[in-house]
Amino acid sequence: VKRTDVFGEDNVPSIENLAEGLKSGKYKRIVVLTGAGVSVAAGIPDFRTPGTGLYDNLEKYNLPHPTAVFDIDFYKKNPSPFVMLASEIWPGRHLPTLTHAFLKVLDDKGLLLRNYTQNIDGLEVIAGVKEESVIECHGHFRTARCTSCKSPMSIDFVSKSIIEDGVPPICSKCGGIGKPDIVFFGEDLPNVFHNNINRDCRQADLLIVIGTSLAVQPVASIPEFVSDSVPRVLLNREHVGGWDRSDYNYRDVFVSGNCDDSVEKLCGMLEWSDELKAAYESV
Ligand code: CNA
Repeated sequence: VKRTDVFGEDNVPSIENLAEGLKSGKYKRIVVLTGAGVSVAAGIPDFRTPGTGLYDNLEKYNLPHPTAVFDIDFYKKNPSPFVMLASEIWPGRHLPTLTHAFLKVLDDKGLLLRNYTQNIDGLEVIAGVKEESVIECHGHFRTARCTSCKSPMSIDFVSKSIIEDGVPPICSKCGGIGKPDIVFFGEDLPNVFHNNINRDCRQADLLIVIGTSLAVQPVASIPEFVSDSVPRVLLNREHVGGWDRSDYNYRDVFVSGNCDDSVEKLCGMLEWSDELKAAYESV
């Protein structure tokens, strides 16, 4: 691939050339990597935004460090902080954002090869993105299991224990502590991630990264997994992940600001505004 083939005739990585490529049908197998930022407008705080992020608001849990609340070894010894937090963040009270609607538009057009989401709020599928188009890299709250013997546990039992009784759910088989199937620090990602990531990255012809600090591995390395000829677009409030800003940059675009504003702008350029609005209002 000649570098000039990557991003338009003038070889300038820009949102205009991205829109041009989408319009002309150049990009048909898009991988979108999302993080907590895409759900902030839904009212769910992210982790790392100073002030409003969850990590700055955990004093009441008296943790040794903020990530301890999602650390598997810490949870087994001291489940109370997660039990308290889980009842606050349990899905069911929030609606998808315009950025989730954008994912649905891409999916409906057959352009979304996969959405790799780090989020555990389930808003992608609620927005209408097909289940097989989404890989929830850090799990979800729809199922649960024991942290010791790994036996499945009823999610109704686990949610009642956590939300109504405020106590950790105890496994009836071994007496271990249960938790919803969200991935804690110290746990492996679900098989569905490992089974698809290499093929999807090989096949991708465009990568769009939205609302993530790219701080958690292995997901943070997805931008390194796509081929050198694949344009990479970052829609985020801050510059993250060493997005290439050098003079030699031939494929990285950074669109700064709130992602909902950025997808609205992009959809405007693509004449997809009506479809975006319809997808957003369909929920
Ligand atoms: P993070 O580390 O908190 O980073 C969020 C990023 O998004 C930061 O770079 C912000 O600047 C940026 N951001 C925040 N709001 C916006 C916005 N409106 N538009 C554009 N950018 C914005 O979160 P990551 O997802 O990178 O970290 C991975 C963790 C966070 C995963 O394991 C998740 O499970 C976890 N998490 C998920 C949720 C959720 O499911 N909604 C909420 C909070 C944390």
